Order: sequence, then structure tokens, then C-alpha cells
Amino acid sequence: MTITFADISAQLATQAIELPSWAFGNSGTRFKVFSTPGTPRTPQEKIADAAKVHELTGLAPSVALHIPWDKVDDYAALRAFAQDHGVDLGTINSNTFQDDDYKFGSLTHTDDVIRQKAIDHHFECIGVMDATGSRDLKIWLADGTNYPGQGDIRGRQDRMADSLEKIYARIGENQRLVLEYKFFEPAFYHMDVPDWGTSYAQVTALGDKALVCLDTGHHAPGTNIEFIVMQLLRLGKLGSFDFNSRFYADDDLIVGAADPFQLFRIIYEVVRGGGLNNPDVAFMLDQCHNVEDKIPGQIRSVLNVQEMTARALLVDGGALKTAQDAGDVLGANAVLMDAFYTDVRPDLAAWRESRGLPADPMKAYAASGHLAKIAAERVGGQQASWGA
Ligand code: LRH
Ligand code: MN
Ligand code: MN
Repeated sequence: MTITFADISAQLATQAIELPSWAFGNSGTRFKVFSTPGTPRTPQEKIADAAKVHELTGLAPSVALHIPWDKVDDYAALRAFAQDHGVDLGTINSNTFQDDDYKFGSLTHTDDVIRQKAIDHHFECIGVMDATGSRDLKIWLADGTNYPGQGDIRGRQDRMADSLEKIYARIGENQRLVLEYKFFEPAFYHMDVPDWGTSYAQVTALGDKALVCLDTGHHAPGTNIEFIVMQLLRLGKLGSFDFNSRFYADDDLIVGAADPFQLFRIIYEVVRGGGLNNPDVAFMLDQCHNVEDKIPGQIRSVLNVQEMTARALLVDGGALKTAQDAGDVLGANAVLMDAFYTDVRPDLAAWRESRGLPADPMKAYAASGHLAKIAAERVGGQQASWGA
């Protein structure tokens, strides 16, 4: 049975992708951070920009915060501000990678005073979650070593387990802890959470409210990411995605820009594994916009995810299974490729219009004059992250 766009539109209607506040700040490389006109100066302005993306796409109803980048005095007021703008506050990201004390580690540190400082930071983040109504605490650790022998890699694992246990004990009834992995950088010899297996082992030891976060940019070149997606869903431990694109390393480029086919394959496994529109799996972006405008960059990103979701939903599962069971290698592959090569853009444009959204959100934003307006209003925007 061929699947048509009409068959999948209901599933598209409930899709939600969380935007990172830091995507709206200035960013660059270690060589240069570029600034763009209209860059937000405050967490409130970042939230307002995220709300703009949601207004034009209907796809981005929440914003993730990074603490301390988005530190404010009154988080309940920030939540009210977000809701007034039509979005919610989402995942709270901790940050133990910009303090001199963490040069040799944070949750893995050998010095109990520093390790406790890192644990306390996570307690503070849980306090923020209580005020914002956020469900997820996302932990990504820069911890690792640069040289063989520099650290006791097993001892570091044990200290991390102990630190995570203390943090997990404070996680509320309706809250979760997600542990993100990354195979290298900033540490080059070893990272303390380099891969999904380590994250899985650590969160499994904690309990049901601890899950894995998969950042698509955090794998070695050639890694079969959709296989990891399948496995984590199968194990009930895929908590969230950080979507972005990479060519070489942790490039944080627009999701779907470098390899749309990979994004399609990932989302196909999400659909196959029951992860789509499943509140247990958070879809987030984790991106920076170094040379392109940020609001259109985020609009493009959520549209890319939507487009590949539509294509993945068009895979004819019945025909695929028949071909697989018959050992029809090329037939099975063709079923997948037929869906991938389907141009869903005209159907999505018409569907958006039928829901009161602009047919082409990119064009609508460009025509809106919003960028010129914020450029005139905002002077001296903030850097996204490093060195903020
Ligand atoms: C680390 C990472 C992590 C951070 C974000 C800014 O590379 O992906 O998610 O919180 O970048
Ligand atoms: Mn990430
Ligand atoms: Mn990253």
C-alpha cells in the first residue's frame, strides 16, 4: 500500500523540536567569533527570537537554556516571559566546562572540593528546573585527559558514577537526567563519556529517570548513528537528541545540511522504534550559526527536520518487510530510497497554509522586516557560548 501525504499529516501536526537559546548568540571558531546585527543581549531576547521561529513554523514550542549562560535572578518570571511569547522553557543544560577549577575534570575530579562544586552546580540547575517547570537536566562533561597515563581512567569513571548518583538523588518525580556523550574534544586522548555505551552504563546504574542524549555531531566519521538510535530505543534509554550536522568534527552546522540522507535514516529509526511524537524522546537542536543569520538558520533547521520526518513517514513499512523477508535486497533498498527521494516540499507548503502558517517560512521571515527591526533595536549582542 502506497503511503500518501494525507496519511502522515496527523503525525506531522504534533511534531515539536526544542531550540537552544545559544543558537541565537554570536559564535564562531577559536579563530574568530563573528557578530551579526540584531544578536540578542539577554536571555529574554534569545527566547523572543526562538518564539519567532515557532510563530512562523509551528514546530518549535520550547527553548532549552544553558546555565550560567542564561542565568537570571527570577526563573519563574523568565518562564512567564516565555509563555507570554508562546513558548515554554525546556531542557536545562549544565555547564562545568568554563571554570578554571575544572581544568582536570568536574564530576570526575580527584579533588573532592572541586567535585562537590560541580555537583552543587547541578543542584543549582535542578533548582532552576523547579522554577521553570523544565523536565530534563542535560549533562555534557568536558572531562577527559590529553595524554596516556595522565589520569586513572577507571577511577574517573567511578567518581563520575558517584557524582551522578548524588545528582540523580535530587531529580524530582517528574524530572529526568540525560547524559550526553562525545567521542573527543576538548580532551583528545580520552573523554570520560565518549560513547553511547558509557552513557548507557552510567545512566542504567542510576535508574529509570536517567537516559542517554544522542548529539548527532559527537561521533567518529562513518559511525552508523541510526544503529545507535535503534539500539537505544530498543533498550528504552533514548532520552533526547541534540541535532546538528558535521562534516569533520563537532561542527554544529544546520541539521540536515551536511547529510540529509543520514537525517532521514535516523528519523526512520525513530519512527520505526516508536520515538516520534513520543514525549519520552526530546527532539532538540544543538547548533551554532557562525556565518549565517541565526533566526533564519533555526527556521531552516526545523524545516529540515520536518522534511526528513515527512519522508521517513512515507516509507512503506509493509512493502519493506515483504522485501526484507523475501531476501529481496534491492527491492528493500528501493522502498527506502523511494521515500527518501520523494519531494515533500509542495505538500508541506500547502499543509502549512491550511494551518494558518506561511507556506514558506524562510520567505515569510525575509519579507517580514524583523531582522532589520531587531538590528536597529539591539546593539552589542552576546556571544553564544565560549567566552560568554
Ligand atoms: C558539547 C555540546 C553540549 C553542550 C553544547 C553547547 O559539544 O554539544 O551539548 O552543552 O555543545
Ligand atoms: Mn550537544
Ligand atoms: Mn557538541
